[in-house]
Amino acid sequence: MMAGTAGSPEAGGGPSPVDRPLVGIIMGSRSDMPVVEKAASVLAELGVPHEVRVMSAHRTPDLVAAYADGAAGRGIRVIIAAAGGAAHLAGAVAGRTPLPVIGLPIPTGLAGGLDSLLSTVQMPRGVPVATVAVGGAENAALLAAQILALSDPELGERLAAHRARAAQAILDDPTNAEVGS
Ligand code: RP5
Repeated sequence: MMAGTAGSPEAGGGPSPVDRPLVGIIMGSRSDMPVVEKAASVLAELGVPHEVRVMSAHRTPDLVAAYADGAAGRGIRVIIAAAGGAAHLAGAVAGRTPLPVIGLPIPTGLAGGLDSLLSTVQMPRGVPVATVAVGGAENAALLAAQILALSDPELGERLAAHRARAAQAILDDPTNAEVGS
């Protein structure tokens, strides 16, 4: 599934149920795309239908509110929210939806993105945002997939295979050729 192209149109329009996006990836600016597209890539690799949208908590607050309010009703199960700087996008969305929200802090020029990290992760009590590392797009996608896998055993198997491949790549690294021999 390509990012932002979830589903093929049915006769009546819109994605078919099988292709309906389950993960919504939103980002504060198109300038975040080089980081965010890695999350979309991992979800595509795992066969997780997803959509990608650009919207800003401060530039387009009404659009963010509309997206957050409608996401669950459209079948979205997890939201990944990426933003940099005063990164309040994830928190703004989390406050308007019962869906789990994964915050993805975008690297910036301030200590590598410490501003993004703190403004995403430091949610006051009552409205959680599960925040991954600065620039941790792959982990954001994997965490979203793990949440979905709780009710999708086949996805769970694909996740296990993904993890096994990552481990095997390290075991196969030439620097490890003589370890244990
Ligand atoms: C945030 O401001 C975005 O998430 C982005 O990381 C940052 C800079 O945005 P641009 O000025 O590049 O549009 O809202």
